[in-house]
Amino acid sequence: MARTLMIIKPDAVSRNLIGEIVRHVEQAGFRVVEMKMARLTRPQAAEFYAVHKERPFYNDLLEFMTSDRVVPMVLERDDAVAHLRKVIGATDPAKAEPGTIRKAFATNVQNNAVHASDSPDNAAQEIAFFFGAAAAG
Ligand code: 3AN
Repeated sequence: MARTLMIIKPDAVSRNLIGEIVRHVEQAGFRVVEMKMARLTRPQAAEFYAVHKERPFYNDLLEFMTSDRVVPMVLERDDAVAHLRKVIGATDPAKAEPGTIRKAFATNVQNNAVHASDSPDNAAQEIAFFFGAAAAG
């Protein structure tokens, strides 16, 4: 069993899609082992997305991620990180495969409904960010 972090982003929270998205990951074989609602402060969002700080979209991304509440959760299954990346689909929903969360629920490349960790090391770091190091399993 492995763990990864998913965040339901402000666009999906504000459109009442929390339940649909949780159902989608549960049906994909994930168990929700931690979940909460959070409102990110700007410094928290900046820390979480520090890897993108030189990118042209960074400021807009921080505005977006602090615009409403988010729902971070720890998801567990075998090969969790790679599997969840497949289940969410490409960053740009126009390029996402049919049946993926982003194809179904994302609006555009920024307002793309969910975040998912992109490597086991980042998953451990991101889980610790929201739920403490012990939750990384
Ligand atoms: P992913 O979320 O698929 O791992 P990243 O890590 O490249 O994608 O980007 C992090 C977040 O930054 C995305 N989820 C999206 O909200 C935003 N983002 C990425 N690329 C762009 C872009 N070209 N324009 C605007 N926002 C972007």
